[in-house]
Amino acid sequence: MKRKKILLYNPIAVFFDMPLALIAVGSVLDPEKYEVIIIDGRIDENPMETIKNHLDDAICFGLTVLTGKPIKDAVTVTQAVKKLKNDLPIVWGGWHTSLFPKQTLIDEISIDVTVQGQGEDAFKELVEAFENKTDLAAVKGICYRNSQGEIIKNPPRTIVKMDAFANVNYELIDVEKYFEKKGRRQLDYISSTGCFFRCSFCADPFVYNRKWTAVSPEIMVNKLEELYKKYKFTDVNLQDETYFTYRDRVIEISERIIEKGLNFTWAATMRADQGSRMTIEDFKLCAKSGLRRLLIGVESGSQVMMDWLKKDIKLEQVYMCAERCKEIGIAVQFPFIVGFPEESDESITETIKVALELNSMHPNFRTPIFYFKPYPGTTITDNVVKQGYKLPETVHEWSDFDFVGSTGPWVSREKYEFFEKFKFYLKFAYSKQKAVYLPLQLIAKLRCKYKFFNLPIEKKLVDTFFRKQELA
Ligand code: B12
Ligand code: SF4
Repeated sequence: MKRKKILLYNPIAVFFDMPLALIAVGSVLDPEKYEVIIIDGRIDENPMETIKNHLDDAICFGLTVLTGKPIKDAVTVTQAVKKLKNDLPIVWGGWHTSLFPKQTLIDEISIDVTVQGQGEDAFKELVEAFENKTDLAAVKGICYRNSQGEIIKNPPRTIVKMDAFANVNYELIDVEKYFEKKGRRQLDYISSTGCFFRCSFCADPFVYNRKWTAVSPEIMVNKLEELYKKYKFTDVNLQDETYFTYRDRVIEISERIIEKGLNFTWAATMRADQGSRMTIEDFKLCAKSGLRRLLIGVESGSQVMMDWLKKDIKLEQVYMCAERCKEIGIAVQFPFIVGFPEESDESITETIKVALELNSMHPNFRTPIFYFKPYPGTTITDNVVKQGYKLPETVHEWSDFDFVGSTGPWVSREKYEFFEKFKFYLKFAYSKQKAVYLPLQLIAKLRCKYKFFNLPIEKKLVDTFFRKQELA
């Protein structure tokens, strides 16, 4: 029997993280019945040509969509596919459609279905419904346009334990191409979905309702072993929102990695409160199993601001984690955000102080500083909207909502320029530099200490000759 094709598309975006969402939804389909084809706008030189080559036998076209720039490419490709094959159902899933189930369909007639939250089961049921031409009314966790053109939102799905979906099939992508683009043999992997916490600048509590589920340690490490033997990667980038949710789980995973002798490094996200409850021995075990870098969100150097953000961590916990990582030599990224609505100058001063202190603790500590942006689905954004701030109103307007450059009404031009210089000198002052740069590094340290960034000649030179795209 000839298999039906399921086409999945990852829009153009920054960086080359593997398209885990498409791998996840593609892996739950019966391979005897369906041939899943993942096309990545970041990898394929002529994605439209590839799509065209498969359209004849396709029974649906799915895209994963993040808020912002990726929407632009997603819309272009969606409209082009609809033009070529009008009766092919087009499904959008991911964070943007989890936040805007109806708006996305109202604004763009070429999209037929949007998926909300965890997508594996919803997609499986959708594909079966498309194949059997049955009604979508019974498929939970979706929003769709029915034959009369009405937009219907079905009830949400409850989150399913991730073990059910753990057998992800990386053969759906050309893993080697991602290694090549990344410049290293780094595998992306996700071991949990959702988060228990309530940070008011984050969309996770809205999308996953403060629920969390994870792959069991045994299943996860067996999978990593299988992938390690197959792809010989040297590093794993764990894309979990909060990998360290349960200390015992993390420890068991590390013990199993060591037992199996899997020789790769890994990086993950940790909340400072979670890290502060772990002992130095726990950290050492993680390091022994390959932990090379943590990402610990600090967001603000002011405890008052942290509490306002409902971060539920204490600054002392950040320093406890920093001390442990310093002792063992684990690299850490401590991201901050400045320019929250109503943020006081004292709060910003505290952020500068804490960022400086953390940077000076270890050459492998970094403190990327982002500017507040009212990302949808967060409590702060809801509040600024109530106070009159106008968000984009259509899916097309959301595609112009970019994370770089623009600082909104919350960060003055003066503050923005200050922080751009501060970030540059901070990085230069405290990261490892070649001997010839040591005099400049000393100057950068002094500049940071005295917050003196006039005549930033060094920055101008680097911006002109070496600028790379960064997320901060
Ligand atoms: C990897 C990643 C990226 C990669 C994207 C790689 C890619 N594929 O293009 C890069 C580095 C480019 C990136 C960038 C950014 N990201 Co990002 N990123 C992530 C991260 C860490 C993992 C995503 C992932 O692969 N998850 C694993 C998969 C399996 O889960 P999933 O994507 O949620 O998919 C499930 C469902 O959503 C659904 N689904 C998803 N797609 C589809 C498609 C179909 C057809 C169906 C049926 C279902 C479906 O089913 C999947 C399985 O259950 C998430 C956090 C997280 N843990 O999810 C943040 C996250 C998605 N990013 C976020 C943000 C804010 C950003 C940035 C703005 C960061 C910044 N500060 O600058 C930028 C800008 C993005 C842009 N506008 O260009 C936010 C969400 C923003 C939003 N509203 O879209 C998240 C949730 C982090 C957070 N908690 O705030 N990011
Ligand atoms: S910022 Fe991190 S810890 Fe806070 S709610 Fe979002 S995912 Fe959870």
